[in-house]
Amino acid sequence: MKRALITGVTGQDGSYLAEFLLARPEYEVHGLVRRSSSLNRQRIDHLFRADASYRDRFFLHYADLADASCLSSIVERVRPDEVYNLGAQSHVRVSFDQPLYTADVVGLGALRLLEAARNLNRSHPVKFYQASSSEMFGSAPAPQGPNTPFHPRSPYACAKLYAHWQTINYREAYDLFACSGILFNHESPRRGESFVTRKVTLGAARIKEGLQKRLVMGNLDAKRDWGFAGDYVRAMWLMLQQDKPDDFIVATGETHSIHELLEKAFSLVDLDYREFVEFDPRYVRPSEVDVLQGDATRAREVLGWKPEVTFDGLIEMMVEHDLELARREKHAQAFPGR
Ligand code: NDP
Ligand code: GDR
Repeated sequence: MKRALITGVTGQDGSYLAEFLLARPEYEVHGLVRRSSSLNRQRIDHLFRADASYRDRFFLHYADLADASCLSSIVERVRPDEVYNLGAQSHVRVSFDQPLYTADVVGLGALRLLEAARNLNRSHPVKFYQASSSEMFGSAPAPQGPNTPFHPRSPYACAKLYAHWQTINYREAYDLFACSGILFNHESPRRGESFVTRKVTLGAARIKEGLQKRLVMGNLDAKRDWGFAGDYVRAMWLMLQQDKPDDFIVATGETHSIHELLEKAFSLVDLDYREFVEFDPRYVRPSEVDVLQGDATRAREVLGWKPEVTFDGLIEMMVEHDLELARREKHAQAFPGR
């Protein structure tokens, strides 16, 4: 059996990666979860019911990226062959409100886990994946590729850049098989509701069903390279299956503005977004990243990776999912108690 350890398993990517690895019978998957006063396992609950064998190969452990002692004791106990560091305070806007916490969890958290992996690597070979971000390119002109210099524009992006360089340094200094995946935005029906794609698809669906009257947004001119999360976790895994550790950009190569996102999502429910969208400066960031468009040529050539889901396909998938959710919510309101 191969043993994988995933931080952030309750998040969007963690849930798709756990699903992807469990579908391969040779994997045992260990996920780290944070203790919270209410349950936060909605994205992985289905995995315990999906297939009888999953229950014997999927294990959860309480931990926090801020706590080095629990990270190292879990790494020692589990002795993983592959570590995927996906845990993060991942909201860019929130990182301006919580810069120190973000730096601790995103930056030092990665370092704490790298240290635990380095110790394990002395007696058991371990491969390490770091979830780096296109936000590290920040204001660098598009398209962003392997030779584009980084220019981070948020506390989140600065913390990710620190973790990125630590990952490279552990590879060079300690010969750790460590890879940094620089992933551009990727979305899904499991995307958190405060990220822009999900906010828009859920908003369009709820407005259509009469559950909401307007959608309050920030900067609509920003452009992003949006792919499907299910495609992107495959790239993470592929990086750890290579003979040599390296860093890769993962992106679709296409970019779309928030206006285009709104146009697409609202047209799917036969509405004109201009009638419902309002501006609120609360959603504007102190420094914005204007245009992201990634060059994933190396991922295509070396990993044999390419995205399967298009921008249109992604938004259709998300709107369809959110329409179903909105209809259920409406039904529950009409027939309370059922
Ligand atoms: P999510 O926000 O959906 O998930 C983040 C995960 O990290 C959750 O499981 C969360 O737990 C966990 N987490 C948060 N704080 C801590 C902590 N202190 N200790 C341990 N775990 C913690 O993110 P995504 O799945 O979208 O992203 C996965 C990773 O990839 C992140 O590192 C993100 O920054 C990075 N990334 C994401 C991209 C994207 O477009 N999605 C693009 C590039 C990089 P809980 O459920 O308890 O909150
Ligand atoms: P991003 O994603 O910052 O790119 O980070 P997000 O969806 O939050 O924002 C994308 C763009 O949309 C603009 N925007 C709004 N954003 C939000 N959240 N809410 C709004 O109401 C709104 N209105 C306009 C933003 O200003 C921005 O330009 C995501 C995260 O998943 C990171 O963890 C990851 O590293 C990067 O993608 C790649």
